[in-house]
Amino acid sequence: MINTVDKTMNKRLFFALSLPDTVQQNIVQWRADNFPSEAGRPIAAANLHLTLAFLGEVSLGKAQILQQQAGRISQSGFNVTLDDIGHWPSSGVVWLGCKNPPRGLLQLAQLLRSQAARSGCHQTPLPFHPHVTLFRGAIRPVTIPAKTTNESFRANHFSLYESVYARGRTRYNIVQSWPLAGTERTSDVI
Ligand code: 3AM
Repeated sequence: MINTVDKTMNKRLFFALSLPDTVQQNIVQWRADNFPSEAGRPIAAANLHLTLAFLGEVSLGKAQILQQQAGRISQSGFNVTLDDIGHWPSSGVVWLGCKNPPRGLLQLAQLLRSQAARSGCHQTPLPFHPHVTLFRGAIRPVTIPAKTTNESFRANHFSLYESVYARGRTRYNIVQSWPLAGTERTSDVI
């Protein structure tokens, strides 16, 4: 009985970069123009994100500790350009990524992953490959467009997301966000 209660209080969490609405819309439009409908299950625009660290099913107490640690991260923002594209048939994922991921992105993911591991959240031993998942269930060969969207955005915050599955759909809700410092103080310019 106690186990059942504990389990229902656990949340499926991950840290990620959100994408600006315009970038989400542009990607979805480009995807519709460049992939056949049978490529796989398209991820909804609002769910497009770039995962930094997957935490799994996490208790409230552990989530609070991870949130406190995330709040102590002091790092500058960075620009992300989605200029790479690929298909991982074994996991059925078609993705957008970065040919040269910014150092800040790799550092932030590394920090969040090591904090998660220290809190007992299993981390995959696979190297971190920053990507935005476009399709899931893409287990058959997919013709990859020659050109990506080349969408760019400024990552000026990162977020803790909860993955919620209801009525046959997965929704990613932001639990909390933390700012990444600006490289210049725009209020000082002029
Ligand atoms: O959309 P992407 O692929 O970047 O793949 C899952 C998704 O990231 C990933 O966490 C994000 C939110 O669901 N994910 C799910 N299970 C995972 C696992 N066991 C996982 N990442 C690593 N290990």
